[in-house]
Amino acid sequence: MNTNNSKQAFQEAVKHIPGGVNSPVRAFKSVGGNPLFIQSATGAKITDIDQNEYIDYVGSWGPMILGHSHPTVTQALQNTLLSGTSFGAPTLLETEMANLICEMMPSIESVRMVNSGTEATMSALRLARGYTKRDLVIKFEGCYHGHGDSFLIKAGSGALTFGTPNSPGITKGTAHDTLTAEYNNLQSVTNLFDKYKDQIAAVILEPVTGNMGVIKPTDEFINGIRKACTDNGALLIFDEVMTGFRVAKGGAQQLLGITPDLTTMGKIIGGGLPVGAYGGKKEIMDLLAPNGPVYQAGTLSGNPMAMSAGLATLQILNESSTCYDELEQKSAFLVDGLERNLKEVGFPGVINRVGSMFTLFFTQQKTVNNFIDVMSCDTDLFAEYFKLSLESGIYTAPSQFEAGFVSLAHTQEDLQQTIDANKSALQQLNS
Ligand code: KE4
Repeated sequence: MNTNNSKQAFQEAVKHIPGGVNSPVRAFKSVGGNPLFIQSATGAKITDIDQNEYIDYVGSWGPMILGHSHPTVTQALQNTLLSGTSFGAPTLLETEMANLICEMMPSIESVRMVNSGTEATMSALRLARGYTKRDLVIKFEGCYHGHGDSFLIKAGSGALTFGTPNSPGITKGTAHDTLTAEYNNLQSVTNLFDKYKDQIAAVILEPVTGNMGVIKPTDEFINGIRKACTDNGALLIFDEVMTGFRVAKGGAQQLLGITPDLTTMGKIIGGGLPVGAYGGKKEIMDLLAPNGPVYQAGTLSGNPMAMSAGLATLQILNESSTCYDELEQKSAFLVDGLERNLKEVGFPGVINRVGSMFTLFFTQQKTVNNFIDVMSCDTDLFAEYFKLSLESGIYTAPSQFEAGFVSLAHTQEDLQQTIDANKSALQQLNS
């Protein structure tokens, strides 16, 4: 496969962009080689600047649930573009977006738009601290909530991929206020509540993880956290930046039947443009400026272009009576095929799937249910698999600690081609 133009482009990019990328996970650092520079994408396919086409399971890290360049989203952007791109004043699109989010996620009575998932989680934590008048927050090892200082403690995603789960540059005071617990270990949470009585403002978690690979919470764990927060006067924050409108129309909170106090969102609600949001009970959200004293702001928050792309995407998901069944059928077909391959090739591995999010863990273990299980993975073997997949025209996340995403645009032919490429790669790795 010729990737010479990408190689040259990368050599140019590194001159003035740190690591040649504007987000570390794009760098292929943990899998070796140079990142591919993408020229275009449509449906389930992306094309690099060497004209190589791939079936895409990154989907811009989650937003492209409809597939790339969906005509309705593109048309919405074109229409809005002709009226101007940004005003710094309220628009009807923002009210429409807020109403739709509150309809699709009933735990949310009021919602504030921001420009990224990081902004959403940072703001939600500040609001939780302002509301409870407490300082401490509990997060889980391996979970990633964006690059806000409070969250770069034992973080997942790129921080885990590059072995810097505790980033330099975080002050001792900030680190002191972030407590970490173990995902799917309720005792590790209740111990902290007992030790730091009446000091914990919030517990934040990925209700289904994607940033240490896909892990579903046990019923005991997720229900126990909800009860512990209620019993201790702490807020439960569901970080649904990845799972929101992905694993179900109403997100992981609908799938799991848990009502959080605050929810953070991103990715899908931007339809490919920069959008984040956080919302919850009106009683809490009304503490935000200009109503209340907790300050948060943003020049481009609720930007008309971003709202148009996000609204077009959410409206399709909300109005369709079949799209989540279609996503489930496509994702089950794919993962059943991958699991069949593991058995037929006699290759050790675990696949976790929740809805249209999945991860193939290269581990000798039989199950992957927590961070310790994830750390048993062979990342060198993953890197070899990643390269073989790429050569077969399958574009997956360049890290073991991420999720793959199936979109509504993936056809049965795409999925079967992916299953066949996976089998070939496993056979080559086994030889
Ligand atoms: P952004 O600031 O990247 O929009 O969102 C941060 C974030 C917050 N919460 C969750 C659960 C997330 O998954 C993310 C971002 N996810 C990563 C992929 N694992 C984004 C990819 C990247 O960092 O480039």
